[in-house]
Amino acid sequence: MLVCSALLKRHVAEGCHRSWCGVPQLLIHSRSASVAEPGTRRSDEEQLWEAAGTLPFTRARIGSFFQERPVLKNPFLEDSLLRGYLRRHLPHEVNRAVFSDLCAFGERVAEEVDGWGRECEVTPPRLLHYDPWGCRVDHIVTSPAWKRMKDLSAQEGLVAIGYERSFGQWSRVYQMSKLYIFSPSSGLYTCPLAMTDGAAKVIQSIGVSWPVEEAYSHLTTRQPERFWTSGQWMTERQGGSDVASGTETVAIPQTDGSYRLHGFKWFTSATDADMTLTLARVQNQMGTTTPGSKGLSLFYAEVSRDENGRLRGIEVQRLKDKLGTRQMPTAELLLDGLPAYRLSEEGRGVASIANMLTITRIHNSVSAAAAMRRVLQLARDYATRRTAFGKLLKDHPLHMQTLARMEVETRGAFLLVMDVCRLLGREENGVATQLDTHLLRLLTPVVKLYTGKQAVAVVSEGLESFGGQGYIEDTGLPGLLRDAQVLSIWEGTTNVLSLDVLRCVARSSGMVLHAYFTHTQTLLASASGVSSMAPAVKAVNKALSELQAFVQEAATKSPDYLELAARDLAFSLARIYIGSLLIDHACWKGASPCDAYTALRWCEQDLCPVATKQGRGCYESSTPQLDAALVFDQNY
Ligand code: UCC
Repeated sequence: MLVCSALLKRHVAEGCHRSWCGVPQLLIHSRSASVAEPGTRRSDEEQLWEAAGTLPFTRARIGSFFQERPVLKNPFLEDSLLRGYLRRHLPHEVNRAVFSDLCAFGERVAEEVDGWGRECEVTPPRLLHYDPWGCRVDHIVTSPAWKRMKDLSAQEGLVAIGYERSFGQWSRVYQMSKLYIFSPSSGLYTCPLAMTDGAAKVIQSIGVSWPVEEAYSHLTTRQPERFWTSGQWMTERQGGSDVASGTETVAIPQTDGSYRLHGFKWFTSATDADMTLTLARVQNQMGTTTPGSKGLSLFYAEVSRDENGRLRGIEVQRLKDKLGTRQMPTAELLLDGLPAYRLSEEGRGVASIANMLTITRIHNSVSAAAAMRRVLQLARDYATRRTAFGKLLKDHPLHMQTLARMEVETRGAFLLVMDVCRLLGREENGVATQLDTHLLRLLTPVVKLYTGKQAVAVVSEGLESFGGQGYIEDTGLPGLLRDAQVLSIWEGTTNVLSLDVLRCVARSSGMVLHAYFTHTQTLLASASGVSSMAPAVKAVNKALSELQAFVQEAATKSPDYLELAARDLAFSLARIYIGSLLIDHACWKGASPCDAYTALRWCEQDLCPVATKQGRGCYESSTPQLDAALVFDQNY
């Protein structure tokens, strides 16, 4: 009480000297006299100010209302769909072990790792070209938190789980579930892990033997002191999509069977890696190389330093100044005689690195679904704390409608991602049917391109749910959006992946589509007799018929027609397949009413935009000219 009266006296005295004492009383009292609302705090001090009729805002005193921040809770326990999915699909004993590990890991992510992720964001990597004595060192200096992420990744088996295969065909689902929990808190460490996983996969597919036997054991270990990460240096100055014509790097054969690489890698992510896989053209004795895809071979190189501390055969030109993913070093590298070993047959570089692309694209999709889930978890928590217009956000139906729509997108993305992980696990454990293999090939570009786009939209909407705070850097929220933007660019842009869908349809003579139609029908069969699902099943069946009709008609058209439809086709494949997965999940005996509601909501949208747009003549031969005229409109 003594303290209170002293405070009161001080404020009364200070208030008398304030120049803005003349602020109309009405304005002041409109806030201070209001009844305390849920989510606001009124201190003793405030009540004393009120009693004395003084102003609450004085110099260093900024009033008593502070916004409550959203709190990250255990992301595993907060995710009922993830837990439900695992409970449904994993054998009981496997689920028990996985549940226990993910629960503990989720706790660690919320309590400890998320803080490290923030530290990575605010302490981005720097490039030190020279030491104090003028020697070129090209050191990429990373934060202690970034290094802790590496140790954690090894200890938690974030790559190893996929190769230990302790849970057989479910090992990938387990590994990716763990990465899904980790990703938004990882400070982008999931990027080097994606490439590390991809490199291990490539090595495994070509055979774990010299010269990569040792590397494989480093990539897949759980021992932090032995753990290596790998780069994937594919993108050169001419761009990263058209790898076949963009790759200038040459490989000069050495007498001992190794090579020296000379080239310029324009975009190398997580450049502090211990090794890399990269593409180059072998130079023949006449000093020439083979152009195009047929001239590309796959190489393995270690990143090491000589006795003077200089990088062997590499100069780091500069670090990239990126929109997001600033936590992670991305560099331009001059390869000036980098010692390397050829892993593929000459000319089989693209085909050999394709396994890496499959893995990194799946990782990309996991990160996309995880970003959506994270922003929703935070938005949901915030809705229980933040009051506006006299009630908590959670009590505003329009706000809840917006979050529910985000939830539908996120659940759809999650099921698609997990289904692809399931297929990958089956393939790697030798239990995949031909249908599984075809589905995996088709759905890998589909899941990557679709979730990349969803993530940007959902995370952007999520930021809006925090009002102005979602736009403030030190809340940590804007970083979620900046980091999401890369997901549709890296590892193949939306259009490049849409063309990859066409390519795999053509290369398989349509077998991948046959597998797709067969499997969606199997998924829908689980809903037969479930009357509540009837509208959703009807919508998916209608979309499947439209898709089939489109495919039949498109087969009679020119390649240009198909190319113009490629993006809409890929989106249709994603939406219909997700609809089938949601229906199937909603008909599981352990499903909740929310699962049914999600399926119904999902299936309200246009599930087959490629048929809709075809009906409107969007792919006719006159369209490209009209599109170009619109884009370059100079009429006024
Ligand atoms: O810039 C980059 C940043 C790296 C950062 C990584 C971090 C990610 C983590 C994120 C977590 C947050 S990476 C570079 C981005 N660029 C790309 O992803 C490449 C995009 N372009 C493509 O995907 C193109 O479609 C190409 C390069 C694959 C096309 O090349 P080609 O030479 O025209 O390909 P072809 O002729 O169609 O195929 C050559 C062979 C064929 O095998 P064979 O000869 O046996 O029939 C194809 O079947 O490769 C096979 N192939 C595939 N196999 C091609 N693509 C695939 C595929 N996707 N899956 C399986």
